[in-house]
Amino acid sequence: MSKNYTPKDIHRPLNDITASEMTESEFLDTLERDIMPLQEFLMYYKCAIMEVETKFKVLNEQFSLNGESNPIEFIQSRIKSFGSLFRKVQSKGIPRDLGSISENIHDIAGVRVVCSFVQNIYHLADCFLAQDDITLIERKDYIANPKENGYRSLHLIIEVPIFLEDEKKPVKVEVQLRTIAMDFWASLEHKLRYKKQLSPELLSMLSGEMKTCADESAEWDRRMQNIKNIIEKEE
Ligand code: 0O2
Repeated sequence: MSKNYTPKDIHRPLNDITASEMTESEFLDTLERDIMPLQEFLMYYKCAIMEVETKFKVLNEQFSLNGESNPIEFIQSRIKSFGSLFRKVQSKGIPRDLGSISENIHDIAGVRVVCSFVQNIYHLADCFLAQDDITLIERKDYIANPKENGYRSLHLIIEVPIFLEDEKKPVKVEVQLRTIAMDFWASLEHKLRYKKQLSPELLSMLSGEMKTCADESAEWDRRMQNIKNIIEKEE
């Protein structure tokens, strides 16, 4: 059963009294009060990830039958780490209760769909968004409009219903669609972002190098797509 979370739920310290002073029933009450709402909160996102993954796997199967041999190379999903969630809550000044967090942070559940070719990304995204239980909240096309650092991917913030025992609950998921080259680049850049001990000079040099790599790999993506299109036309 769903609950309305209040700031009180997340602010109350888990160990008002130390574990050694607790009776078993007090301990179980504490777990129920502090941990169950968080588990329930995370469960919604896990279920939404399963729904979205299945939708992409189904599309991949169908495209494979239609001669588009496995447009999806792989799918990776994650629930946002508590560290990353904390940084976002801090930077956006969001109240620290589960209700506000789920309202304002849209990438708690993330599904990353990695394809070989850019055209597959747009085709998959169109088919996915055309499904009548998917609601598009926001679309950010960092392939057409790359970030200044060179980051490329298509981001879709969507809402998908999950069906629980006694309710249907819409849950937000961030879907990132990208090519293998974009994924390779983004994972190295992610490492670079969190290397705090680099000198400003080295950081600036590596960031410039990453931007060059991003532009060159985008050019490769374009050329590979072009080759594929020519081959398909000749078939
Ligand atoms: P992690 O570790 O994946 O959780 P907004 O929510 O719109 O106010 P936000 O969150 O920057 O702003 O949205 P955006 O741009 O859609 O980015 C969300 C996620 O996309 C990031 O999550 C990354 O996974 C990925 N991403 C976006 N920009 C970059 C980038 O420049 N480099 C890399 N490597 N990844 C990027 P988190 O929270 O950063 O990280």
